[in-house]
Amino acid sequence: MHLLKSTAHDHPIASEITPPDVYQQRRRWMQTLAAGAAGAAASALPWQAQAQTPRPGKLAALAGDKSAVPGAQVMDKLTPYADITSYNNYYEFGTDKADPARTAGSLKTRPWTVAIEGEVRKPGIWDLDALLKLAPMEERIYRLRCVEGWSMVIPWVGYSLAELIKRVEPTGNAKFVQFVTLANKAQMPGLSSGSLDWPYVEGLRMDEAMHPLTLLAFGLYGEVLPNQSGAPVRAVLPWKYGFKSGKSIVKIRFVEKQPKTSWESANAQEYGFYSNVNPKVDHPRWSQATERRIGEDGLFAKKRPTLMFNGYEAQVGQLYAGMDLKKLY
Ligand SMILES: Nc1nc2c(c(=O)[nH]1)N[C@H]1C(S)=C(S)[C@@H](COP(=O)(O)O)O[C@H]1N2
Ligand SMILES: [Mo]
Repeated sequence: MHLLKSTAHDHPIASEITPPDVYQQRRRWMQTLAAGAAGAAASALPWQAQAQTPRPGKLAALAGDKSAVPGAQVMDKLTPYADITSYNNYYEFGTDKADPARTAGSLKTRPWTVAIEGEVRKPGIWDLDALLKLAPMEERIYRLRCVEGWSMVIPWVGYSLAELIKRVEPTGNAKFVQFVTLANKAQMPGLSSGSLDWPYVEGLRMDEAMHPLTLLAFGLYGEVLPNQSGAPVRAVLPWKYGFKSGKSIVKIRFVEKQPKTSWESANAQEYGFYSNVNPKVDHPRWSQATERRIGEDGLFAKKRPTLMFNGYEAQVGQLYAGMDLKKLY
């Protein structure tokens, strides 16, 4: 795992001494061998063999129209549903990419509430059903770029987080938002490992949170989010590395000071508060100049160049005008 917290006493793990793509490729071959011919059909990648959980299905509220928000309809080929839902980072359910699809069945997504706290005139507890009705659902096709060097193209269903923020009326002291996600030992096997400090927390500056591209997602491919994708409600920040997009949110806090995030707490040298996708600022342990598109990553597939702000520079570049993006990584 590239992202795992490492201390001076740790032995180097395979992913740290091998370039990420070589490591992934080798790992996949080993999985293919382990799965045997039956588990690995010619077109299916090994982890797909395990993704047999039933799809959660439609919800009337999720019949969303295509979003008209500028930048919300990326024209790249969609990543297949099977890949999106079987190659996941959701450490509460284990650190292996295949773990969440296998173990997230234990997540209870109803009843579900999201608490709104802090610097707002209307704090309170929102039931999921109220959130589902808060604003019209839209389909948005976003690129998702993980800091590890892979990407996907995902048709989300949801609405701008700004819709919720406007309704809770932030005060003038609200400069940042913090997302707190579920931490439930009985439901989440990964919590007993020390891979991160729980709950998983993330944060945004207020103008980032209010940007129309910032999505509160409830579904993908027109269906309810499967648990491994962050059910029942998650954030999606398409111009930031994937870890900024917290899954299974239970609380949104409006605060005056820049909040702590789990990845900064784990390793501040490697994971900054902003974490905007930037091909010119490398991760200390690997380049960020290119990426592997999941679903088209056969042995001979070419890597793609990573785009500034993941291709959303026209929409979000202004938010960072005048900032030194090498320092505020
Ligand atoms: N609560 C929680 N949210 C999380 C994570 C996590 O481990 N826990 N992983 C993050 C990372 S590193 C990525 S790349 C994306 C992955 O989203 P996906 O599995 O839907 O592609 O979720 C992010 N949100
Ligand atoms: Mo990630």
